[in-house]
Amino acid sequence: MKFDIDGILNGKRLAISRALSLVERNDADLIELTDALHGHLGNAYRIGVTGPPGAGKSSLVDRLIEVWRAAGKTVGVISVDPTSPFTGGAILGDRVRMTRHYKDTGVFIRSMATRGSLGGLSGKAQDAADVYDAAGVDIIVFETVGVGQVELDVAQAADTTLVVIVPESGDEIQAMKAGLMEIADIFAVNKADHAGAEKAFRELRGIVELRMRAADWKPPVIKTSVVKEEGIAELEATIQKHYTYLKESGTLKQNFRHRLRLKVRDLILERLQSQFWTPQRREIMEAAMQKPVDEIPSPVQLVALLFKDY
Ligand SMILES: Nc1nc2c(ncn2[C@@H]2O[C@H](COP(=O)(O)OP(=O)(O)OP(=O)(O)O)[C@@H](O)[C@H]2O)c(=O)[nH]1
Ligand SMILES: [Mg+2]
Repeated sequence: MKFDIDGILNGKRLAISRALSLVERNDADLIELTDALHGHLGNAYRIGVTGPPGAGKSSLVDRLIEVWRAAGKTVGVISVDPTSPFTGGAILGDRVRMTRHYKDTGVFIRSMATRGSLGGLSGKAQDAADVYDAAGVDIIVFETVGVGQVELDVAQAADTTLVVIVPESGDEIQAMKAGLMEIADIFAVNKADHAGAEKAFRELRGIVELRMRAADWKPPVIKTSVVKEEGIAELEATIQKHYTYLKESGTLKQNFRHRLRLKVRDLILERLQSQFWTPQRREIMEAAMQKPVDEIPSPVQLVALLFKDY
């Protein structure tokens, strides 16, 4: 057994850290781990924080941790880095900007690279969050830079998605309208101490009003400034409000079911793939690829060939 399930369930740091490394390595023991965790899930609230590079995601999370800790909640952070190479579980101290919480035994911070397929990211983030959840952590935060597909994966893994933007340009708001509007439950217009914050705030609120008119939950837009310590309490209260909304509407339970469904699908895909690629089939594939280019069978023919009994 490459993990210490009792240690994890008792919230032991070392056991948690080792389990997270196992998730990151994604080796065969992971299946056993996820199976062992299953009966202990469903208590943690999962929040995704996304937005452009340098928008202040980590700084905001750092402040939110402070508020949550004061309320006696434990917090686990998974910082998903789509750009860096595999870090082997190293903590990106400065980038994460939560260093002052490292000594707090009620706070867990871990960064993960997105090695492997993008499709696997939500699965990986999920597995990591499950470790925290089973360990009794109250609030789990996924932080990720919003660059295309990655934030969608993270939104899949989260109950609440907070999108952080900065008042730099109206273009940015236009551009993100399309992608981030669908996944945002709450917007923070951060760096409200910068010029143009009010304008960006009004623009975004206008867009939300227009596009989300019929929605049950209209994503609130909150102005925040980490430097001036403004809007943090309001942001936290809004997150709390969304949590209550999710709970009362039954969405938290629905999310839980949805994640189980995704997990089952992932496991099936993995299993089918590994069963399919017998040595013989690998050989057939390789032999086909060694042929002169104009003699390689079409992919359709190749698949038909590979699906014969091997
Ligand atoms: N003026 C101002 N600066 C801020 C504010 N919030 C964060 N910053 C600064 O913006 C820079 C980036 O902050 P981070 O919290 O690292 O931003 P991030 O979105 O986590 O960045 P990445 O994870 O690298 O994408 C840092 O220098 C922060 O000190 C704010 O409200 N006002
Ligand atoms: Mg960051």
